[in-house]
Amino acid sequence: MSVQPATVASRDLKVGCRGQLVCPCSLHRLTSSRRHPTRQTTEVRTVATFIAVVAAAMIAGCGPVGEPAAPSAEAPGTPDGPARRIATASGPVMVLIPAGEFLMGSEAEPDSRPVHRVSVSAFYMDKHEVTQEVYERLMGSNPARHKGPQDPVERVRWTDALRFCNARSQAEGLTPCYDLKTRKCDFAADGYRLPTEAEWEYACRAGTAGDYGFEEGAAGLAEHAWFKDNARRRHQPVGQKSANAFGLCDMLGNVREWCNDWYGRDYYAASPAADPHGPEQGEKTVLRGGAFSCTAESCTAWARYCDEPGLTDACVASDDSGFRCVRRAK
Ligand SMILES: [Ca+2]
Repeated sequence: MSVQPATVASRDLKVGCRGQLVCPCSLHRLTSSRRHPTRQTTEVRTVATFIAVVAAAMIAGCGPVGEPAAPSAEAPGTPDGPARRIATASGPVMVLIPAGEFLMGSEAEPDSRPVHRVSVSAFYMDKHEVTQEVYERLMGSNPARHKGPQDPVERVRWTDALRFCNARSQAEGLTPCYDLKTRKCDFAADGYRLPTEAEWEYACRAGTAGDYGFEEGAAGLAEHAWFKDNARRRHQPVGQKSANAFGLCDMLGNVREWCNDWYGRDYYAASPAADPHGPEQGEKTVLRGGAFSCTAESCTAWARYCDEPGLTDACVASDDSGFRCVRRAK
């Protein structure tokens, strides 16, 4: 089983235990080579509340994962709003993603059309991909193919990510978001969950227009991301590259990131305008952001991937799929 560009969902790439991982990004590149992603500089324009982005940029630098164990004094909350940055009891730092709206998608691929306006409520998001150290401390095992305590955990399926979210919630005395039998998410719970696809793209774009979530476009990818040109064929420790304007690291590249949503190829045509949660059901779930194995063309803010949510055979889980968590901001 393998991750695949969602635009070619009908074509499964099989990956064997002998490690001959087939880069799905090459398939994505083939499908898009005749129709290179269209820059949306003029058509994608974030609006409204992005003054908050400027404030977030003040805390944007990436750095060591082991940051203060108490809420950061450099980004305190106010009587009118939550802290812009918190260090959680389980270790990872989270940053506040302010409420706002943006134009989601791209006209470049069938499943990313149409570009549509979406509003997103405020939420906290992990500054980094979940590391192997954090995952092992909570779950008691490290499934990653390529070991490294500060590297992102990989070979985790969507269902593993849900279990981690609940374990992290319980470890911090929060209400778990997931019913692990039905896989339903309680968005009202105060615990950890995966980001919706809309939250992920909004956070990745961070108030910028274009394909990549930073104004330099593809030319800036090496500064912000580990991808095929610079990753030396494996993921790298988190937080080494420049953060985006919200202060998030490695959104593009390093490992793909599971989202909460079931994948719906035509979902954007019927998506609600406010806090969309994806289809009610599906066969596969969404991944975003591209990975260390991907070309620059495949590491865009809008490119959609999907994969089987459950673990059918541990040895074929992808070594370039990981995740990060979000939780309510109030
Ligand atoms: Ca990533």
